[in-house]
Amino acid sequence: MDHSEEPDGAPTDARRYGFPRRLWRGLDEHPPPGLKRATRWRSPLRGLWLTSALGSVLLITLPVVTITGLLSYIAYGPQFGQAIPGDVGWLKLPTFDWPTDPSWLYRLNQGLHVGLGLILIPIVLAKLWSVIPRLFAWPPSRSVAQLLERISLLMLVGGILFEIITGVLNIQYDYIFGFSFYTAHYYGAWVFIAGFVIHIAIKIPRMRLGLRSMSMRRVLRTNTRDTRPEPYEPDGLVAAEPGPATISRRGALALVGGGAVFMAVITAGQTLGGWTRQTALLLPRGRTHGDGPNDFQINRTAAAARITPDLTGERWRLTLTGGPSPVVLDRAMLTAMSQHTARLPIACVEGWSTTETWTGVPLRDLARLAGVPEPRSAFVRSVERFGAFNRATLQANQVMHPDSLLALRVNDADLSLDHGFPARIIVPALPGVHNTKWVASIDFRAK
Ligand SMILES: Nc1nc2c(c(=O)[nH]1)N[C@H]1C(S)=C(S)[C@@H](COP(=O)(O)O)O[C@H]1N2
Ligand SMILES: [Mo]
Repeated sequence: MDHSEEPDGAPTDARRYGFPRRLWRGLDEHPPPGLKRATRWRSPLRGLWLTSALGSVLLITLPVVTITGLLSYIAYGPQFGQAIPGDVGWLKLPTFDWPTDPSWLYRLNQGLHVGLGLILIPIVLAKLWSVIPRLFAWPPSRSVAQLLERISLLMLVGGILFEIITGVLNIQYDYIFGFSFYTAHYYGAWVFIAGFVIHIAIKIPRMRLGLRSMSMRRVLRTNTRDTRPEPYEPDGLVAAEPGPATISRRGALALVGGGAVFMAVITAGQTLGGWTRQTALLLPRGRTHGDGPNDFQINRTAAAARITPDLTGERWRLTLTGGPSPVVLDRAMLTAMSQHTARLPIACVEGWSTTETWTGVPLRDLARLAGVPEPRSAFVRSVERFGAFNRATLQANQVMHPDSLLALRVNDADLSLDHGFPARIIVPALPGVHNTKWVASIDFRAK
C-alpha cells in the first residue's frame, strides 16, 4: 500500500475515510492469507492502456451477446409461457411477436449469441488478467462509494464467468442436464448486466484516458525489448515493481486476437455449413446425422424420444382442432393436399443451424381446413410422450406465413423417422426447438 500522500497517516482525504478509520486500519493490519502472493503480479504490460484497449473491444461486443441472448428469450414466446425461465417477475421483458422475416433471423441471432460469446472468451480472460491485482486490492474499500464499486465489480466478473461456464456447458450438454441451465443463465445475465452498466458508467472516462495515453501505432511498432511499463500511479493497474517484459504489448494483442480467431474457426462452421462444418470442433452442431437427403443434424433421435412404430405407422393420424368439429387426416390425405416447398433453416438455441429444402402443407391451409382461417395462435403437440420438446405454441404470423409448413418431405425425400416422420413443423425464423417433430395434433385458437 502506498501511503506517501498521507503524512504520518493523518486523514487528509475525506473521500478515503468514508468508513471509520478504525475499520480500514484493522483491515490494513489483517490482510487475508495469500494476499501477499497476489500482490506479486509484476508484468510490465499491465496498465491503463492495455486494460482500456481490451475493455473497448468488450464494450462494443458484449452488448451484442447480451442483447441477442435477451432476444432469444423473447423468440421463445414468453407470452405463451414457453420461454425459460417462465415467470421472471419484475425482470419481465416487453414481449413482441417474433418476426418470420427474414427466415434466417433466429439463425443469425443465435449464431451471434453463441459464436460471439465463444470468440470473446480469450478477450474476457485477457481483460481479467490485466486487472487481476486490483481484484485483490486491500483493504477492499475505504468508502461507501468504493464498496459499491467493488460489489459491481464482483457482479461483473462473477456474472460473466458464470455466463461463460453455464453457456458452454449448455451448448455442450444441452438436453442431458435439462432446463436448469437456462434459468441460471437468464438470472446470471441480469447480474452481469447490472455490473456491466455500473462498471461502464464509472470507468468510461478512464478508458478514454487510457486509449489516448499511447497510440496504437506506437504499440504495434514496439518489440519486447523496448516494452516499458506505463507510469506508476497508486491505486492504478501498473505494478509497483514491474519485472522485465517477456512479451510486447503487440505480442500480447496478437496472442489474444489469435485466440479469438481460433475460437471463431472452430465455431463458425456449425452455422455457416458446407465444408466449414468440418472445422467446427466445438460440439454444438448436433451429434447425430441421417443418411441421403436426410443427412443433417438430428437433435434428438426417434429412439431417444421413444418414438415407437405404432405411434408413427399406418395408424398415425393428424388431428386439427379449434374449429366447429375436429378434423382428422392420415398421411395420404395430407400428401394429396396442395404442397408448398421452402428453403428454411433449423436454428437451434445452441448456435448450430442447417438450411434444408422442405415440402409439405402450409399451416394456414390446415387452419382454414380446421375452420379457423385467422387463428390467434396454434398449439402443436407431438406423439412424443416424454420430455419438454413435445409441444409448442406458434404466433399468428408464424401460422400464416406462406412458407410455414407441416413438412412431409425434406430435400425431395420423405422425412426420416429421426427428422420427424410422418410430419413436422417448420416455420421461418422460429427457434429450432419449436419446430415440433412427429406432430400429432394442432389446436388453432381463434381471435
Ligand atoms: N417432438 C420433438 N420435436 C423436436 C425436438 C424433440 O426433442 N422432440 N427437438 C427440437 C429441437 S431442440 C430442434 S433444434 C429441432 C431439431 O430438428 P432436427 O432434429 O430434425 O434437426 O427439432 C425440434 N423438434
Ligand atoms: Mo434445439
